[in-house]
Amino acid sequence: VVLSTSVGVFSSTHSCWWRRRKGASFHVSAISYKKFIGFALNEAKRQTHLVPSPLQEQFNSMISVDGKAELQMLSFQAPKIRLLRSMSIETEVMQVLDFAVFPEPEFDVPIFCANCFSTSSTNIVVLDLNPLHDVIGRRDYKDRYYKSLMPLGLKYVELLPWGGKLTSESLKFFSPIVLWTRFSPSQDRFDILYSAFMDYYKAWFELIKQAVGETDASQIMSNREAQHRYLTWRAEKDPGHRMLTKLIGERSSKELLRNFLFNGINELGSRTFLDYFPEYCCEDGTINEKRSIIGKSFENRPWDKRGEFIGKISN
Ligand code: BLA
Repeated sequence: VVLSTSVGVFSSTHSCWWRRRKGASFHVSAISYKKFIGFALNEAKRQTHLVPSPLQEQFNSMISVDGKAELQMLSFQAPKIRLLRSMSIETEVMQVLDFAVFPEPEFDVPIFCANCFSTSSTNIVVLDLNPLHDVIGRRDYKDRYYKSLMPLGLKYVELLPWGGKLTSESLKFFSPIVLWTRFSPSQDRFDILYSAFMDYYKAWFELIKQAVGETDASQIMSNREAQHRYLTWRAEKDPGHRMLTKLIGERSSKELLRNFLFNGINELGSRTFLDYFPEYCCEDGTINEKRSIIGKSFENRPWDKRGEFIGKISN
């Protein structure tokens, strides 16, 4: 029941408005992430048996403090899939999509990650199959999941150029096929992004379909811890925090981050942010509020065409 009512949000009509930029009309409503979500849910239903997550009851829809933004949350689970969830935000001046799929800990399959932030002047995008384990140090893991995906990655790397310097710490959560890009609004780029989203999503489903569940307890533990570390990082340092806090206030934003967007923090492990990332510890024992300790780096894409890491990683 929840599934059908939730999917109903895609058919709701959205107001259109025109915005003038540099003398040209730009149809802002052309940028809506609804069709990304619609595709993703239909594809998931085609691939697996999707059922609503228990989270759906608590996280459904929210209106921002100023009444101008609506946040829509959808969440599901399926065999092999711990959580498939989406958050989209639409206001008159911005559109946001945060879409992720987390495998069950029996699988070391990457995490599907699509984060898009759009205004009338810019689009900021991260689209990736975020590796669960270290792809810079562990060649076996990298080859297993990314070797065959390099051609797909390269196709889009050329169409969606590298977005420039970013929080250095983030890089360890990215794969050799990550699409990190910024572009000013254009229908062409937006179409390419949609096509990349569909291709990466289908590629992810191919990986999970082929994956055989781990039975070794220590391997499962290691997957669980890797996912917990990832969730812990993002719940604390994701670049969307400030905007979320502005929209719905600090308490609701924390709640949304810890219990919905990066759900699993309380279940998959008990280590804290500072256990995983001790370099963020202040003298008084609190977490440094800076997003980055190392600073920003990687002006250019730090992987070559074969997916070899060619950047410098500092610790
Ligand atoms: C910017 N979002 C960014 C940047 C990255 C990401 C790399 C550039 C700034 C930086 O280097 O930190 C995305 N970073 C990621 C992702 C991972 C990561 C996906 O480490 C995964 C491991 N973005 C959102 C949501 C909002 C949002 C939900 O996902 C708003 C509600 C906004 N992202 C947003 C904004 C910026 C941004 C406003 C530009 C501001 C800034 O650079 O801090």
